[in-house]
Amino acid sequence: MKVVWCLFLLIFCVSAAERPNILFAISDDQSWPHTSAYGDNIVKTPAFDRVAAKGVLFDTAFCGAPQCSPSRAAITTGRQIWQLQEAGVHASYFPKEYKTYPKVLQDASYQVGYTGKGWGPGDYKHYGRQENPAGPVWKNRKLKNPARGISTTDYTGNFLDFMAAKKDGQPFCFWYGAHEPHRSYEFGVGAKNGKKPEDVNVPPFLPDTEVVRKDILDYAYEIEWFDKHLGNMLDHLEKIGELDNTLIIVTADNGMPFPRAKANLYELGAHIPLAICWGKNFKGGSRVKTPVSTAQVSATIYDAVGITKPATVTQPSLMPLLKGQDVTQVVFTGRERHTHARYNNWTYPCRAIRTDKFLLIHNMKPDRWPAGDPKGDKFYDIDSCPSKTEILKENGPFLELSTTKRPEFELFDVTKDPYAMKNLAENPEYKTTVAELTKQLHEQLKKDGDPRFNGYGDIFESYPRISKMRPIMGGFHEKGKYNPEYLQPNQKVDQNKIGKPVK
Ligand SMILES: [Ca+2]
Repeated sequence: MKVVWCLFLLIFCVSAAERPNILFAISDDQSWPHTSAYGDNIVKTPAFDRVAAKGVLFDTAFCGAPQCSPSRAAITTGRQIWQLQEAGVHASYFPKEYKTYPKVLQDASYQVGYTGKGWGPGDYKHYGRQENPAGPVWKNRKLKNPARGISTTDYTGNFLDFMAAKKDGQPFCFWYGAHEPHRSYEFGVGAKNGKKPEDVNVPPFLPDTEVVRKDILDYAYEIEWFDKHLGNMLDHLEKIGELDNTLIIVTADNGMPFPRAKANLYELGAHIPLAICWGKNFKGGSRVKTPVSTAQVSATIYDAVGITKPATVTQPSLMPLLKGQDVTQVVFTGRERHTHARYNNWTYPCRAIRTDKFLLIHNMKPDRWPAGDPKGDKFYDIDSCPSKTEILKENGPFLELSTTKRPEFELFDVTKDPYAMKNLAENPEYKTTVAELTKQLHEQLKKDGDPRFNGYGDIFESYPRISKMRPIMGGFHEKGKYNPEYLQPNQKVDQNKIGKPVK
């Protein structure tokens, strides 16, 4: 064993000089069509387009979950959200046993860091992690933001500080996590900066009003802020001669923060942009239609740097696809709890399978409200925003599309219905398709060890939420505590964190 290990170290040291750098850039809440490389007409994303032109543009990339922290946990660990315990729900804890690629690269002498938003929201320290799963933070540089709602973090400045601090010849692994286009937005800032409401392609699940059009322009304006800093980073790498030796991955954690998008498994909730380049290693201007998941990012990075992936990684590398090989695969995605939006802090569990033609969603608790209970300000799984106010005011079909209870199974032919509007699951013509896809989905989930398909799915209801609680929902509402009603036999938890049962 010792001999093997020494040999490994030797090979590792010899190849260390050529080890590539990693730049991972992630926007917060951006749906797949909204870059100019995909042909969107209101967003200009020259930096994303540059990465796509230099490398590979993915037409069918999905996040591990349509929510910040579970999606980011899947990216850093290379696991599905149903394989991540507490980190599979939004804003909870992060179990220590799952290795993250930034930590593995740090242990392999990479200079590692992040700026902006890493993994979060959530508490990664509770079970013993020292650093954010995205790495050590770089945050000293601030700037005057061009609009309310845009972060004052100077992403470019922090990246330059990070680069200046690394040793000569040391490879780096940097996570650029923009806070944009997460809400809130300065209302009207997109229009104020020259974007035209009449140019907006309003998705059919939103009402076509002036307010919604302007809300979408504000979202577009914030995407451009993310892209601008990415462009600065690419320019710097080019200037210092490191651009071609850097694996650059640009994506988003989940879809646009609008009703029926973010926090939903529909197309604009879980289908995200993805472009990857690495000097001359991938053929420039390639386009991949095969469905892929950002849970595959970790294995891809291990492949590029030549480190054997840790045993905890379950999702395969994208490298064969990046190298132009034919790969047949479908993707699986899902969600559990988003905010505290239901009685007893219940989740809204769903799983989905996406092929190149169909999206099949299994809503596992169809008796629950998909966007949250109609209590308090109502439907808390939808971020507060002008578009939400519009559908609440309308109180008609658009509100129903986003908030009413859904059937257990939904099937969409995304080649004809890219916004996932027409559920075909009840159509007799698609009976076989529904049966086959459901079988494939369930078999995979069982194989993955998903608690929902292995007899202890309630474990997800037990997991703590460390963000704001809303007692108005009724039932369990203790922040940071496990719900004792749903604890499972042999579940390992901090005994001091078990909440009080609800009478
Ligand atoms: Ca997000």
